[in-house]
Amino acid sequence: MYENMQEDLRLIRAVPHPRQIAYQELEFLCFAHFTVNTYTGREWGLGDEPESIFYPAKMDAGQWAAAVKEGGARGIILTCKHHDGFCLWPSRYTEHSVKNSPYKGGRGDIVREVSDACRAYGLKFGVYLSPWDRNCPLYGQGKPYDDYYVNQLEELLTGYGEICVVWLDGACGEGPNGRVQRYDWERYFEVVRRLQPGACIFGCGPDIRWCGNEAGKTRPSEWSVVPADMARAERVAEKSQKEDDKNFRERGIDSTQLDLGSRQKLKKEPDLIFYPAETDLSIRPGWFYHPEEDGQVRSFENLKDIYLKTVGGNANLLLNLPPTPDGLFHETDVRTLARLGAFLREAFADNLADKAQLVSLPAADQNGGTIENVRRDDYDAYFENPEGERELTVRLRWEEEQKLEYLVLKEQIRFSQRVEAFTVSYADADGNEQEYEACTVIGHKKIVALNGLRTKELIVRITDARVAPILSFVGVY
Ligand code: FUL
Repeated sequence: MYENMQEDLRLIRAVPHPRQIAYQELEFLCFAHFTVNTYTGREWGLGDEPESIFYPAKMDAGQWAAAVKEGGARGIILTCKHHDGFCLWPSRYTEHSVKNSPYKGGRGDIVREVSDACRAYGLKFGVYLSPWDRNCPLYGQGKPYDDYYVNQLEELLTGYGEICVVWLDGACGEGPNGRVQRYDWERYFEVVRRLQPGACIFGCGPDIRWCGNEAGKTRPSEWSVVPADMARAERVAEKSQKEDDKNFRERGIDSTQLDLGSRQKLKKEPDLIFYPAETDLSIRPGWFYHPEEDGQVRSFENLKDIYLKTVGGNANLLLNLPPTPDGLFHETDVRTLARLGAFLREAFADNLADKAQLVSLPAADQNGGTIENVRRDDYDAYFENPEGERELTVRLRWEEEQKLEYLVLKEQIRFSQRVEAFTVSYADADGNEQEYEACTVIGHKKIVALNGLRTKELIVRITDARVAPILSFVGVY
């Protein structure tokens, strides 16, 4: 298992940038898909929709932000421009925007309203700016379109305060002249880095990886260290959705994509990067609002399950709530999200580790600290196994029997992702140790459902790691 120390060290050399850590710490964000499609019933607008159809008469970004906050998410990503090219802000570079709509007599700015509401509610704000533009006559002409796209990026990145993520969609179809554009990704990235150095670039970019489906399907082991090629692959338009592919959103992860980062998989890969996953999905079948889907809103149970598998499985969760033509989130969506928020607040309110005795083997860490360090949920306090030691056992003991629902583990990912296998065991009524579950990766966060397990002792045993594991947090609820 440990025959190749050089190889193991190579794997952990891929570490995150602080902006990636900050984004992973957000864990759960909401998407808002809003444009002319909201009024035409389409999922991909054609680009020739008249601006006059955009009229959110009851627009209230505060209602969106309140719902997102209540739902336990930490920010909103807005489709500032979707494939139809209609801009939700009064861009100086096109007439195809909210400024030529009847909304607020052409003086409205949805990006302003949503970013302001986010700030008022203590939420982060992110922008989606589709490179594919079916309205812009420059699309498909190369540099003139890239100039146009970059100008719009600059408006968004300089006019609306701090941006946590620029969400780059790989979709690339024909423009109004039947031509296809080859995006100058490197140039776009440079603009984002220069104007918003703290923002992550999602998808067709270097920071956050698309999980590979829109159905909420997760990998049993979601690795953050993956072949560097993965960041390039997503920029290839063929990988993205096709307009006539009606089943795209239902599709899961094909078997060739199941393992992206095991030791076995990475062995033959020359370049590795730290590229954590995000799972994006809609609370409804469509990304945009369609009244006929009012009865098909995902259930609270479904969202809870997806939350536990994504946030609790080393991936960010990005859940779309499409505003209605009035400019409000639909009450069913709000109610469902609120249930998720209530569940999250209650389920993780009372950390039973606080009143447990903690014992570890090895007892002392590499830096002379003890396992007490994992009580604090931050990256400044952690337990680092002595160099060369890949196994770590942590015991949580209580005076009285406890009823346990969730175990939460976090690695100190500043030093990469190291844990490859661990088990969770408990002491039964006779004091004998019983294995409860065998798991693989931890990464930013792993949530193990304990389903009301009753015990006086819980044992977490890391059985394999790339090099000495570093635990940052252990919580039990
Ligand atoms: C895709 C787009 O084509 C969909 O309309 C949606 O915006 C989704 C999040 O990304 O590539």
